Amino acid sequence: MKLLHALLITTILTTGAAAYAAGDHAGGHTSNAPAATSMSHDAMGHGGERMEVMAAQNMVKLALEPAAPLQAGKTTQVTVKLNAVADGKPLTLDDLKEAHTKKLHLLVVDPTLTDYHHIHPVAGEKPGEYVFDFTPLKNDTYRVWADVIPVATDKQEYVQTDMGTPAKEKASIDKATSMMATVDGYTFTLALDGEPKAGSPVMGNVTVTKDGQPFTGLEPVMGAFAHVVGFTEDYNSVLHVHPMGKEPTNDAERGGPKLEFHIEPEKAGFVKLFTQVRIGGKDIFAPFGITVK
Ligand SMILES: [Cu+2]
Repeated sequence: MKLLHALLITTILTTGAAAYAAGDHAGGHTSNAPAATSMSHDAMGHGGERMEVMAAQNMVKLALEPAAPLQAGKTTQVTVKLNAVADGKPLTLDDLKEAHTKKLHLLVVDPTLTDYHHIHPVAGEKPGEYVFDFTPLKNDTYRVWADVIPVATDKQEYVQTDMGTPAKEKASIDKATSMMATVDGYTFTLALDGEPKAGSPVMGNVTVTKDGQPFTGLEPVMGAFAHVVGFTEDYNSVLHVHPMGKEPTNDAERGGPKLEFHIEPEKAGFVKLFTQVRIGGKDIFAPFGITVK
């Protein structure tokens, strides 16, 4: 199961909506929102099986408090506050379940969908408080999705909020299709096995090369060889995509050159995808742009 573990997930969510899922540690990432449905596909022989998902309210409330106004190029410590919606009780690490080796994942992106950050805050001084250092590239607001699984519900949810000061001029998204990205000398090429259409699953893969040669030195990052996240052009949805295929069983294992995954976009429009891999101990984010018909 470990070797071929491939619970495929696509999650789409909208503001203030809940994200609930069934799944194991690498899964648990099916979400739902009133305006969107989502589903998981288990590639381990239950292909095409759809789990029923429910629209529901988030159980977790998220607040962010930067220690100082965010400023491009400047590192600011940000405090994350997680509380239960129902009674305001702080949510400590004991109240959260681990997923992808972490209990609290933050997905952060600016309105142009170019400056993506994947952050794991650490426990702060008070219960329910977590801190992280943030260095924005832009002077604008950043949208933050906290990805958590409360122990109380055992359901994954995304909670969204913003931080920073809006730019004077509204930023626009470059919606050009982009299937190749070179970062730090590594070239990432995205291929889809069909035209992405709203409501239809499509298989995708990213091939990593260096100097024209297939690269096979991808290090494990959060229990996988790659993590793919997508943001829709409405700046209101996250598409969380998990790679198919072999997962690392120990830190010494290496992956590549080909990373396969599965997406099932729910909305038509531009989607910015980021593939996160680790090479030489450094996290590398390769950006792509696709348009869902
Ligand atoms: Cu994470």
